[in-house]
Amino acid sequence: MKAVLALGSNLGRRFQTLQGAVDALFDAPGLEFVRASPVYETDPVGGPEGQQPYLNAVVVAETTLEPRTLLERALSVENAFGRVRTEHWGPRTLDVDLIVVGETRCDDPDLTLPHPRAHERAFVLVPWLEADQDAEVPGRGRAVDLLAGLDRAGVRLRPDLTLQRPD
Ligand code: PH2
Ligand code: MG
Ligand code: MG
Repeated sequence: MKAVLALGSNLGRRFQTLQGAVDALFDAPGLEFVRASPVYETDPVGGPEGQQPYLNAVVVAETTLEPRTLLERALSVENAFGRVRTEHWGPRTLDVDLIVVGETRCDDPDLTLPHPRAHERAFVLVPWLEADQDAEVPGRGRAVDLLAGLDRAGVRLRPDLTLQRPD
């Protein structure tokens, strides 16, 4: 199955954290790296005032794992990079969100697939579209169409930062 993961960081060494997360996510069987998007600097959406901007990127992968197993891996990588959960939507060293996992539809409290807000977030759709021009949120539509209705002013390419394939 295809799996799409969104990465975000707005605390600490943001780019090093994103690259470290890519390396860690693919450091175990069942998840194969396909492509990473460019890196974008993005204005924080929601959460407390005065937060630092985020770096966001999207990774496209192939997986044989159950969505829940993938979620556990994502959470353990967040924890490995010092994620502390205090404030809802507060600043974080690392956020790893599952956007889509194949055709999986899931509405559990801790796992919603497709991601319940991906279709309205330019900081997810812009990088995803760069990584996959056919990107589509099942049930919502094509990323290119979804983006047409969104303000993407807060999403700026960082041409100086490029994620490498996992080592
Ligand atoms: N993640 C959030 C809330 N707001 N804003 C930006 N720009 N980028 C994010 O990754 C982000 C956010 C919750 O996960
Ligand atoms: Mg998130
Ligand atoms: Mg998250």
